[in-house]
Amino acid sequence: MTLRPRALELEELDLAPGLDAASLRADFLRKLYFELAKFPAVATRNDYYLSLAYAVRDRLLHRWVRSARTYFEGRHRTVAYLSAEYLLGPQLGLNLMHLGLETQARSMLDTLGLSLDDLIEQEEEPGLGNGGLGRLAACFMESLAALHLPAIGYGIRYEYGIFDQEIRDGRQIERTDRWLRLGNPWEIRRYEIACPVGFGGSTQRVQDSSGNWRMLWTPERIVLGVPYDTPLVGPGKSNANFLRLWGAAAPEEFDLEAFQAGDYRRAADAKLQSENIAKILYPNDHTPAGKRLRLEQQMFFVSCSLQDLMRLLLQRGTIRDFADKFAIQLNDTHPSLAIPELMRLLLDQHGLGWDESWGITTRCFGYTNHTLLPEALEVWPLPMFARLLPRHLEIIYEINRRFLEQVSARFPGDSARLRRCSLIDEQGEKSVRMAHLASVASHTINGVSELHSGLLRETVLADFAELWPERFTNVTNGVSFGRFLGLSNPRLHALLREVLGDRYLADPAGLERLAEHVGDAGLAERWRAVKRSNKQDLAAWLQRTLGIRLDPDSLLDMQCKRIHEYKRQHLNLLHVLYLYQRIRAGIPASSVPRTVLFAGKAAPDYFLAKLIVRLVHAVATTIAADPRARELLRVVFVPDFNVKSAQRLYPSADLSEQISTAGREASGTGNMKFALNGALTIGTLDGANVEIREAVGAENFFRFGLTAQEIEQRAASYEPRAELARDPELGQLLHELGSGAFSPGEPELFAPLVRSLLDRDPFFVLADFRAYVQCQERVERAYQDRSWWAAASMRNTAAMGHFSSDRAIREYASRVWHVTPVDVSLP
Ligand code: F58
Repeated sequence: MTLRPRALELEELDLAPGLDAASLRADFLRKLYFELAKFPAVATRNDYYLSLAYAVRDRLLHRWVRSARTYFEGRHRTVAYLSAEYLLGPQLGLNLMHLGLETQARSMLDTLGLSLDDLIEQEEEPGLGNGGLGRLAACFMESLAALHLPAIGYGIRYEYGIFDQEIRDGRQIERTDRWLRLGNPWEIRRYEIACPVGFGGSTQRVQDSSGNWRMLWTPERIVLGVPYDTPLVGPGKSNANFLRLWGAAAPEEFDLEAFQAGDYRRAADAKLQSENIAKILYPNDHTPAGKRLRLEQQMFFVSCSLQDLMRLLLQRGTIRDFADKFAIQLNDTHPSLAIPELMRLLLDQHGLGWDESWGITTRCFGYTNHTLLPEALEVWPLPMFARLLPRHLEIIYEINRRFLEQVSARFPGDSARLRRCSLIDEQGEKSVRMAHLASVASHTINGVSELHSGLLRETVLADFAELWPERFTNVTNGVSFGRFLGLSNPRLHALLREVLGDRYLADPAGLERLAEHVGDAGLAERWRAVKRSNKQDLAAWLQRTLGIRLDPDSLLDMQCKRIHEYKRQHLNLLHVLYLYQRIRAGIPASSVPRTVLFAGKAAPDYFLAKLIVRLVHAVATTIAADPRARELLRVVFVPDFNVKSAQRLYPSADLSEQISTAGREASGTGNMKFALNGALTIGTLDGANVEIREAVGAENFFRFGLTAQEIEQRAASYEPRAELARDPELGQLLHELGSGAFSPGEPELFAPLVRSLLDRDPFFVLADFRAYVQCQERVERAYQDRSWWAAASMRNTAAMGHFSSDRAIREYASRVWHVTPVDVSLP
């Protein structure tokens, strides 16, 4: 219940904290005393970080309250972004930048003998995502705020995020990510909100008081969702949106009866079981594992989120306004249980009829697909689904029955098509196909690059595209320029501000004006100097924190992303082995010293990916031990790739490796971040590479390899061993690798990798090898022409405007969500 004391007009509460150094300093000290109960003699670096974060948070909250009030009073459509992952990255630096407080913070800390950089470094990032998909959700939330679009990002507050990666003896070791252990100053728990979510049990047809038949679901178990909110602002006087992440709690703290009977274990069991739901992020980016818990997580967060939307709506409107008030975006199929859950709430709790409920549902949902890989398309075993979500399964059956009727009417007698389209896969172990569910209920279905959206229409969702061509569209991904240029590359940012004006980030399309300056030799010199200084900084950091040596004068060649066969880190490594072989043979392949840097996590149970990590280390060690080679060639692995380390890496790359098998990488976003920071790309025609190449010009992009179409054509008859007959040098490299040349004492170590390449090579590594080597030769020749390289680098940055997440969000806003900016007046 809300209280409205007349004497307490909101205006009086609208206290805007000052943005000058003196007010910030006063607040900073106050937080140290009154929030943390510390004084300087005993305060730690974390205390100072927390004090600053709390002081900054107050300044965000002010905007948030203003925005919330404006949204509450208006009749705007709000975006509800549903995503099982948000890879937010550290907040302090970005918030300071957006609030325009960085200089003030730096100077006031200076006067206290503290360093802002140290406090920024202290922040532990929330790693609540696996990779590209989670980071995209975070970029989108940043852009939604920047563009003044009302939005709530809903997800799960995992107690443990993506594992921390350590390397021991060249092997990946996973460590629990205890990101909350030192406190999280950005979140606010809302104690008064708790959403019950049911699991298991049974359903029954009952008659209500007005004589209508309804389904009554009696769950066997209830878990409570409790919200934790994180405010998010954009640059300048932007609105504030927020991320609402659900933590799990038990409805009763413990079983009191059991406790009184002395059974303490049983007393606490139910509580533990409930809390498990939000315990840990699903750490696997390709195979289905921990299935049941994962299904529970998905139901848990979408149910909480929909209940929350209804609660917000009913404060001012009626349930029938739901679709006018909210546009719900499904970030892949992970939140697609929201479809039957919304239907259930409308039918069973609000008493609407099927047609009206379905009308509301289909006006709300948009679905973004992020993968075509068959093993990553979500399906749930039917028996498990039935046990856990009996009412939802009934609803899915009814959706399916009506849908298949439509299909039959359009394509009479086509039973093969019915089998293909059905939401239930009837072959083998029956299962629920989540991509089909999402497609049937969504008004708009999009892929994340032109190529990917085209393939989606032609392959995985071809039947749906034939039925409803108007639903299909493309929204190419984009990245946050604020974070991945403004914040992480201050030198380049300063140079661009000088050339393009202070506000160039507000309109990324304006970056293209940089192209007019490409002939300016003075600017080119400064451009190179920025890259060189960034490389020096990276070298110093690697030396200091990991004891790794990096030569800032070498060509810095980076592949930073999850380790996966389709991303082909092993193709990159084969090229390294090729270069090494040439050096040993005394062939001066090139006079360009090169550092090949890898970073990325392998899924804990993905054997070949983990073997690739070992191979990177084995090759690095072998080359580093060889005095003939180590000045010309080095391999470096930077452990624990995350947003924080990514921000350090992108600005200093010369060359960006985007070498996935064509047709497999839906879009990629690292490709955009590297190019934005002036790296040139070596890449296949895959995902957004295709559009990046068009934007920067083919002459400024090193393209190689088979196209998606060629791969498709060759798939049935591809024989990897036949590649060796054509390329004996490649055969020699594989032979060496397979026979232990890089694993002394363990000659068989890399044999499984070699066998997989020779027997099946599902990702066409061998087929693309020679083209890749030749393309790398072009890279080396080009790198020797310093002024050409600088010009191409500038052209890359200049052409990146299109790949800003602001552009992507504008497209979603106008073509998918039909939402418009709302101006919040900020003093
Ligand atoms: C990625 N998907 C795509 N999935 O691979 C990448 O091409 C694209 O740029 C990006 O999405 C954004 O659209 C991705 O990161 C996951 O991490 C899933 C997490 C949940 C388990 C299955 C993989």
